[in-house]
Amino acid sequence: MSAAPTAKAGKSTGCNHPVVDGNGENIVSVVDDFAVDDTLFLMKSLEELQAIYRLPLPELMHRAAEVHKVHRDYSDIQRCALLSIKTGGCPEDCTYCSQSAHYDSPVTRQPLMTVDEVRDKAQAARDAGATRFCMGAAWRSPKDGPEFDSVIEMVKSVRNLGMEACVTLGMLSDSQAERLAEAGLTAYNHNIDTSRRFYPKVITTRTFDDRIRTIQAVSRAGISVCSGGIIGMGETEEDRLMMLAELSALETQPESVPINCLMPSQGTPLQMASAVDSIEFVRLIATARITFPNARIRLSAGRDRMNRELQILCFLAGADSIFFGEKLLTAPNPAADADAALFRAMGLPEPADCATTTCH
Ligand code: SAM
Ligand code: DTB
Ligand code: SF4
Repeated sequence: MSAAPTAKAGKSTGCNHPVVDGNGENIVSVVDDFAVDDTLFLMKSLEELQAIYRLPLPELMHRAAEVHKVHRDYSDIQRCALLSIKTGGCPEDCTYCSQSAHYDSPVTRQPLMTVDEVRDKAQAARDAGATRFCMGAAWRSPKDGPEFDSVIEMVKSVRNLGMEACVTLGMLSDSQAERLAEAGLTAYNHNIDTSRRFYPKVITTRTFDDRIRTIQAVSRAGISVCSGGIIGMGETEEDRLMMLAELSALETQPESVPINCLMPSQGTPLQMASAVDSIEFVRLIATARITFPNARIRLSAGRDRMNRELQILCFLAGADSIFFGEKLLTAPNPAADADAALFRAMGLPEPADCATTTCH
């Protein structure tokens, strides 16, 4: 595979926009003024993404593996630990979420944890082999004051443990993003979740553009963006690819792209949603790898319903991160021994080995 793509000549480019085909040819470039006709841009990008996604599976997998090999270390699958630092009672109406106050889910509300509690959890996760600690809060947006001050201290204490720190707190102001940057935050997770057109069917209490504005504030503050979405909410193949097109159109490319399979939660409008087709899921991971050669493609929620073989297919398609630990924010995740067996089957260092070595 040839070198990393460059932007098309002829227009000034404000960003690296590496949508490539399997030969490393740049097939989409974002120009500074794409907003003038972003619909046209997205449609063009959608066509290109469809061309990749619909390749014969062996060809798609081969191309994704090539991109993966050139741009990243494909034996480096990052283990991230996840902690819900403030649980439930959220004013947003995200139809997939067990933590929304709009639905009657079995999740027990919990106030913001203390900095000491969070530090202890992060230390335990590090000792078990995690290199990144992600903290989630069921907020529409954080309020300035003692709670936000605590989150700042949590970020500092995770960084002091030598781990990457990621938080997901809802919508941020510029000044909040700047404070998180000063605290040493590695990345901010803010998922766009789905396509712009499907978004109002999933959430009505905020808009897609609200989401983009926070991502822009995070980027302006110099924090890396972690943004992806959820598959299995009733969206079409086109919606899934339009989500990738939207992410690829961001001025600053995401450092990581979580791909979550919906975890249907009791009491939510999506509690009866059907499972995602495995091969469609693998195709999306491979397309994301080709679209974002330098990003971590995070195999996120839903692994507890995937067998070992499907997870390994996802890694072969270019995924290079998992959440490990038996709980996500509120939903289950594979047990530590299952993940140890998964890594053993792949011939990669197991989480327990990582506690004593410098692996990722
Ligand atoms: N409240 C903040 C927000 O929405 O940005 C942060 C926490 S929220 C739980 C973080 C992300 O988790 C969401 O953006 C969504 O993509 C993902 N998520 C939430 N519930 C999920 C579910 N049931 N299945 C899969 N992913 C889910
Ligand atoms: C992301 O994209 N997935 C994680 C993390 N970012 C915060 C959250 C998954 C949540 C799954 C449902 C739950 O645990 O409630
Ligand atoms: Fe609230 Fe986030 Fe859940 Fe939406 S996804 S209801 S914003 S916690």
